[in-house]
Amino acid sequence: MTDWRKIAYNALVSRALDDVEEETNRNRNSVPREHLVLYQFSARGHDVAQSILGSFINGPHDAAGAYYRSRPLLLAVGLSIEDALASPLGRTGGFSDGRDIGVVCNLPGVSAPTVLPMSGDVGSQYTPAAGWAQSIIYHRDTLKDATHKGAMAVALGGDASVATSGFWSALTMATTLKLPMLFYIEDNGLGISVKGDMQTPGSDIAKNLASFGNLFLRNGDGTNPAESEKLLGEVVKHVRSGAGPALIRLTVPRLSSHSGPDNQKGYRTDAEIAADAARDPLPKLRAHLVPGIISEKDWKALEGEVARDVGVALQGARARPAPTAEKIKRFVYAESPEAGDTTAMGGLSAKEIAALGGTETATEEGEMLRFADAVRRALRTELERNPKVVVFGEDVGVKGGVHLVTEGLQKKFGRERVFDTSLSEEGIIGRAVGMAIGGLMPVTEIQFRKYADPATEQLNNCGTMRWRTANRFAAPIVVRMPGGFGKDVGDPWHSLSAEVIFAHAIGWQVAMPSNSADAVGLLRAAMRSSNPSIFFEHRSLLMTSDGSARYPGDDFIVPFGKAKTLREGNEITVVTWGAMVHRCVPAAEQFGDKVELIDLRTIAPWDRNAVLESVMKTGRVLIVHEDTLTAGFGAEIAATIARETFWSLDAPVDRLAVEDVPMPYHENLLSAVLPNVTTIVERIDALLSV
Ligand SMILES: Cc1ncc(C[n+]2csc(CCOP(=O)(O)OP(=O)(O)O)c2C)c(N)n1
Repeated sequence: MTDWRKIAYNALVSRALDDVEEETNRNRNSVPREHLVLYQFSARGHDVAQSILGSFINGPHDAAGAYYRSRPLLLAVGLSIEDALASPLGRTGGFSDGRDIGVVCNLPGVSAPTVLPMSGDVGSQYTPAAGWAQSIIYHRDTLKDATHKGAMAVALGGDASVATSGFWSALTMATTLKLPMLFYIEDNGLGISVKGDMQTPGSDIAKNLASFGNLFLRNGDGTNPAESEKLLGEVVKHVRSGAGPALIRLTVPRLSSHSGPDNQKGYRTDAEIAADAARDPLPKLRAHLVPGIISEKDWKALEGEVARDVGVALQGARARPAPTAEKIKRFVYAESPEAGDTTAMGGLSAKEIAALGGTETATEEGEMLRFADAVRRALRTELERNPKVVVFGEDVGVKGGVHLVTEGLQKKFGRERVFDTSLSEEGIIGRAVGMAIGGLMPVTEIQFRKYADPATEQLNNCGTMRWRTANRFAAPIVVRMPGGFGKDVGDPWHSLSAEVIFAHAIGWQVAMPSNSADAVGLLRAAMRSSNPSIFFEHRSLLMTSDGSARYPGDDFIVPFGKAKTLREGNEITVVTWGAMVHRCVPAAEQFGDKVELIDLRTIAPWDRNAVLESVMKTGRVLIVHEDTLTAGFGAEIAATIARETFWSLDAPVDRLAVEDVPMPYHENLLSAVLPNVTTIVERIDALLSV
């Protein structure tokens, strides 16, 4: 039974919040700045249909991927009015503790629907919602948790968002995998100023998708409460039945400007604005309900209730203290429970991680394994002992990956746990984010480093999630990523290194193992971490036996941020990582006990202490890496060394890296740009003679 009173209350609250904010902002010259909402996005016109949608999102495992105009939906699924007002004011508590703009919301659901952490990027809400939908199926069918039966994910988006790659990526996933996912398109005919016919031909995405396979479609008037309720009932029933995804397009008016600073000048005529005003769904809702469903008197009472509740909440919101700076660095990464970390929603629980155990001591006499075999073995043992691990990427399933690292794993663990994906890196990472928030441990494969580029938005948003939500959400995923030069071959696409991008991306851990044993330990550490991790698999190590080492055991862990000193020396420190280790070792050997060689193993975090202590002892340092020189990670290390060990230095801090050109194809060109034993020796020699 539809609770129309609740729907009306919700729509009236949303309207009242927009009124309060807009009124305050209009008087900006006489109102103190701390009462202004700097990012005001009105939901006016979208509010009634969203409130009806909200009445259908009620399961404990339902989730919504939403956007900046979704406040009515949030209110409907449990956001308090005070939080709704306090967050846009930047006050403490709420979605982000004053860290993020108030229209970028989130809502962790404890036995209640979840609103996944939103982002400022239009279209980025779709693929995480698809990931949540896939995690529902995993919980239900693979982990045999019957409470997930009938659960669904909904993604809300405007008409312009249907032009984004995120929309199409999620649509492909949902329809090919028949996910329990609803696409809710609220079509107001405008992006900011651009009309809908620029986003999809004829301005009607539902019509254009009529022949799309596995997609149940409905298209209607979002200002008509009865029609909206009927159509929403149909799509929700379809999705909850397990029959696959649905898309509903509801037309709604945009009754305000796009956002506070926009005055609509030049792109919207007065007649168009008036025509939209005449479609206001709120009077239509009243007409639909009064007097048949709600009496005149009751409607009045409802308005009184809303005015009272919003008034009280506004007082509460304005009375909340502004955030103070002392906590600003917290929650970039997970904190230990001892530091007062209340576990965010997403990833494995502290108890689950503790139960998995782990040791930093390698077993003795393990068999020699090549790099790819070691990674496969680590994946296999973790898949065996942790039912929440899922491994996926392009060609990862049947083929076992183009580098054959996952060969045989699908056969052993089944298609639910090790699977191929559609060709969309944004889809792979966004889906992993949704799955991690849903409690799983996704281990993704990006086929080659360069092909992580399309996923940049999802990677960045994943990294900042814990901080942005003030520790309410986190998505600890693992991204395996082969890259770097191959055996006697390179090129600008398959041989990119560019690891510095991920060290610069906030919130990520970055592993750059140089050998099989470290690979096993670091991958295992990543799969038990509460932070997202990039795991770099160097192509030359995958293609040769350069990185072969003894298998260190099924419980072996290498903590992030712990370098390994491969060779002790007194006159110069050489710092390197990844495949360059194998060129620095023979170079260092030529200098007896003069060279101290450090394999960093991880660049985020990196072992500052190990490097600084060594340089203070030797007084000279050479950093060798494969990534290009300008703003490569060596620059960060060099700056730190210069700052911290200035008075201990006997020579300039030096770097040897690929000069700033893309990786070339022909062997002659490749060997000309890569540091090699000869060039490393020359550079060490030169520094020793300073
Ligand atoms: C990836 C990205 N590009 C551009 C923007 C700037 N921007 C914010 S909202 C918007 C229009 C979106 O319109 P629509 O999806 O129809 O939603 P509506 O605002 O109409 O509800 C644009 C271009 C953004 N936030 N993200």
